[in-house]
Amino acid sequence: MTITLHTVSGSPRGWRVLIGLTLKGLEWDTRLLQLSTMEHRSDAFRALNPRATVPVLEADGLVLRDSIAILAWLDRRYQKHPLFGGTADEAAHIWQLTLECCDYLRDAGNNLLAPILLAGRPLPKEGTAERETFDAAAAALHAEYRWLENLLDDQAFVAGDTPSAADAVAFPEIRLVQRAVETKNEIMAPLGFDEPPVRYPNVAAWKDRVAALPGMEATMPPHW
Ligand SMILES: N[C@@H](CCC(=O)N[C@@H](CS)C(=O)NCC(=O)O)C(=O)O
Repeated sequence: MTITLHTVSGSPRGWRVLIGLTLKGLEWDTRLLQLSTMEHRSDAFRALNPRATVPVLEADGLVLRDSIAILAWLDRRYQKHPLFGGTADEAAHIWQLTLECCDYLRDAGNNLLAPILLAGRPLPKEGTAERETFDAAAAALHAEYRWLENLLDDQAFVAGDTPSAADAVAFPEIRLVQRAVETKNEIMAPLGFDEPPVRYPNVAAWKDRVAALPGMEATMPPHW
């Protein structure tokens, strides 16, 4: 079976699938869409996904248009290296954490980073309403970091001692925060996000552990 993944370099949701494919030890072709020309909004791509979002995965006529649906399908289609555990209880535990990362970690990251990385906004002056919005977004992201930090107190990966779908979802979100720290330090540091992340040693160690897994290097956005 030929698997083709349509994605954009650095897209966190596309990255989830790259990690899932890597954890499962599969081979695939990546078709990188150019964000600079808004290729994901082209008629050709909309024919594949009318919502014009990435990732999209094609496999012998099957077209899947959602990162979590893709991870679930990969796991049912290829039994080796399970992403969602082996038993019903393990699956429930991993699904719970995967969806918490999708809902809460993802939203918290996006709310803070979209204005900084996508809109290119500077840090607003203290005492302004706009700064209050930034501070509230930073506080929400810190809360998600604390949640992860506690989870990782006595286990190597988000859902236990082996990598799972929850790591595939959490890693791109946390790695994107690191990217913002590296490229927009003058904004991120006053909001309490710095590198090395002394505040969150478990999260930092986990991030390095996931990054060091076999094949992970090849999933990194080449322009980073
Ligand atoms: N639920 C979708 C969300 C996908 C999504 O938000 N993709 C972003 C990139 S990370 C996208 O394509 N954005 C382009 C746009 O909205 O124009 C999934 O998880 O696959």
